[in-house]
Amino acid sequence: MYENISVNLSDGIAVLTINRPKQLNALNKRTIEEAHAALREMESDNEVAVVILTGAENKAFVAGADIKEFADFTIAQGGALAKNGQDLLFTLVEHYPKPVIAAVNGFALGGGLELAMSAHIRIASANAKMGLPEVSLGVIPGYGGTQRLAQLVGKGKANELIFTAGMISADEAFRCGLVNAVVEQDALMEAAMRMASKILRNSPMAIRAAIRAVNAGYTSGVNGYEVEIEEFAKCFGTEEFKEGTNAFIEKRKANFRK
Ligand code: DAK
Repeated sequence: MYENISVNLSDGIAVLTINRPKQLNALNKRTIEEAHAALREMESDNEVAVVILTGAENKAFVAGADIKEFADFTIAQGGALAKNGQDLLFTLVEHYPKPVIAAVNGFALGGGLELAMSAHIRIASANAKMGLPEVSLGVIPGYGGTQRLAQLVGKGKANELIFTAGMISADEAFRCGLVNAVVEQDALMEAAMRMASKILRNSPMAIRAAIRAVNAGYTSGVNGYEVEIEEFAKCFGTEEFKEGTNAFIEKRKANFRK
């Protein structure tokens, strides 16, 4: 049983909720481990096609790494936690073979914004506030924030957000490309579900391939165009490609989930 997260599955969509609302869903070690375990389990679960990540209640998505937990870390512990955390959760989410949508329902700060940025798509509620306040605590973003923020919003804006440690509104996050959409808070889960349902109609095999190809372009030493060609070619040998093209020719909807 999980203590700090919950998972609810319906119609192929799993909602993974970080559930420590009294601590504004801050990520401690246990929460990272539980989220890792749940994601690993869902990876091989055919009932799960899309994952939505969100935070419990309506104040925070995740207000960062648990400051109380890392306050007295040594250099070695900090390094170990950064590596472990990146491997266990953030890199796992980024390369997850099923689409992950972050439904950002409030504060997404530090490690919380880093988690949202690891997801493939972000939808924010209008009251959400985002930022990387680490330098105000005397550290830098340690869960991939320096890399993923620059990828999403460009280097100049990323530097501004990191150096000032400031928070931006959901609207500003939308304007700078940090989130895909902004909706009213009470419409957030519905919007995330709607996007998940649209994705569900498409070929899971092709989506997995697209995730690998897009991520390849952001992986050092890997040529994204070459990976795209390889992934594209592999599609031709699959049942899902046959189903998709046959459905088009037969003027019917493809059914990829037989
Ligand atoms: N950690 C632990 N507890 C937190 C927390 C956090 N990040 N954020 C909030 N809380 C707790 C508060 O301490 C408070 O608990 P009690 O005092 O009631 O026990 C409770 O949640 C409610 O928060 P507030 O009373 O502060 O609520 P307000 O509405 O007044 O303020 C706030 C909301 C989000 C503006 C404020 O809570 C806030 O500034 N929170 C901290 C934001 C922040 O600085 N987040 C951390 C960013 S740094 C690492 C890798 C990565 C990282 C660290 C290490 N290694 C590899 C070692 C990442 C670091 C970060 O994420």
